Amino acid sequence: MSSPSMTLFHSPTSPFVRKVMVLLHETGQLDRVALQEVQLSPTSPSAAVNAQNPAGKIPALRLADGSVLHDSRVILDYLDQQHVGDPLIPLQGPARWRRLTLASLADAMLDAAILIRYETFLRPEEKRWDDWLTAQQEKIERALAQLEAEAIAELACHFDIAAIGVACALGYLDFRQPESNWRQRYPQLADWYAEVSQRPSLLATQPPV
Ligand code: 99T
Repeated sequence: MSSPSMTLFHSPTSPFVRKVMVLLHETGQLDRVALQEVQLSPTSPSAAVNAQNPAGKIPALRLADGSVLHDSRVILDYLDQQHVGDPLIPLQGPARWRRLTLASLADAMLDAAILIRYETFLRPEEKRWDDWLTAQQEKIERALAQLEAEAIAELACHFDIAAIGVACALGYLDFRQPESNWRQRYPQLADWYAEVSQRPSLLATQPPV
């Protein structure tokens, strides 16, 4: 086995990093990437990450030539062009735009969930803004409702960029909002997630308990 040529700035709690790891598993590229563990938040940035990505966010992927890719969408697109199997991001046509839009909706759920996480975990209690928290939670709820009503068959037909995104978003809700009970409100999504959760790529990348 050759030594890894790329370095991924990684944390096991980051759902955006998890998307990258799932794609590496699904496309047989795990051995191409070394993981560099980092701990960071907006108020405790990582100097190592800041040196690679001025936005101070992970994932960031350093390539063999020293150049750095960020964010997760760019990294997924890059890695999907580095393997010989069927692409996980359709190359063209309506499928490309639909699957990328579903993936983007999953990212929007993550953005809202992470803002809630930072607002509740980092911000001093007396400075929290309940209306703002509620508005972020409503974004997640609308996204879940649309996936339940319109996207189950699409998610079930192919484990690709869209399914990876939604699975990682649901996994993050379970991790950071264990009280959310989303499965009761969205039973078809729950059934789909129960099935895909058994994939080796998702089992191997679960957030820590
Ligand atoms: O915002 C910061 O300064 C540090 N936060 C991050 O690096 C988070 C880690 S998830 N990453 C992103 O927000 C990346 C978003 C970007 N659009 C992408 O890559 O797609 C940490 C979650 C947790 O620990 O609960």
